[in-house]
Amino acid sequence: MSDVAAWIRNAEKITVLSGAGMSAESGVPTFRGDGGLWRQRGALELANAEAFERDPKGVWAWYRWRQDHTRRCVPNAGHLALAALERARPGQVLIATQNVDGLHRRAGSERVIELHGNLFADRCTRCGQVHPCDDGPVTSPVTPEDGARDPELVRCTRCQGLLRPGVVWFGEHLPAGALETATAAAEEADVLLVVGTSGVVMPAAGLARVTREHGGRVVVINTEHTDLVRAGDVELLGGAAVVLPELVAGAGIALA
Ligand code: BV8
Ligand code: ZN
Repeated sequence: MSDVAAWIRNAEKITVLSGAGMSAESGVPTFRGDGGLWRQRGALELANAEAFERDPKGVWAWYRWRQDHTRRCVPNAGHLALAALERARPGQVLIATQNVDGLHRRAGSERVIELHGNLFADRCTRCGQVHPCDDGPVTSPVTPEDGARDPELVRCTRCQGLLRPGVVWFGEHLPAGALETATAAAEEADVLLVVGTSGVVMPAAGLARVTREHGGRVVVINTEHTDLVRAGDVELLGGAAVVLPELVAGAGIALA
């Protein structure tokens, strides 16, 4: 751990690739672990463009539940540690997140690339206009199984097109420029912190290989071993909300 803290202290450029495990200690469910979102009834059937075409209300019921649930979650000590790191090292830290929960920004991080979109950026299917819904009322939670609350289908105020969740579904391209910016940050990284991801989803998971190929160091932070780890990487087993504050403090950066 102390070696990695020294690398962070001496690094010119630090890039972070975060996944759902980054937000697990904030109470946001992960995708593939026990109790993961993709294990919920029909989740994989719901999170794609064809399902939305076929059953927009069914897809919206799941996403409105996720919005309501995620709105209640707050950034954890890991998010806050990364924000402290960025404040201490302006222009030297960039976070490429697969998460759609917005918690890095709510923690104060500014250089954040949301590779898979944002849960609160409802988007018009016709003109692409984004209709942020992150200041919506915190309504009573709806369980994924509870089809009772039939969410009204919201339409675009500009063109009356149907709004869809602002996330990237499988088979969809990442937001314009997102992958290019994240790849450039992985290329120039002296250290890439890969935090809380199973490394299953591409092209995001490919960023670790980019850093290695450009001579950067890869540090994998996870509560369990993952296939992401390659020879020469450092693997730190532990929760993001514990390991990241230790690393940032170990690099001599005040957390508060
Ligand atoms: C695309 C948003 C171009 C929706 C999500 C190349 C090779 C192979 C396949 C492909 C490829 N290129 C494209 C593909 C297909 C596909 C893909 O990757 N499929 C996989 C499943 C094989 N990729 C795409 O379609 C992407 N688009 O490439 O466009 C294109 C276009 C057309 C045709 C071809 C190419 C789009 C992918 C985006 C999908 N959208 N989510 C929503 O949220 O509803 S993916 C979803 O998975 C989330 O974004 C999530 O972030 C992401 C990755 O999951 P993880 O974050 O890793 O979460 P997971 O639960 O899996 O793991 C959590 C980890 O945390 C675990 O390891 C656990 O141990 C750990 N953990 C738990 N607690 C803690 C912890 N760690 C630390 N601390 C803790 N406390
Ligand atoms: Zn529109």
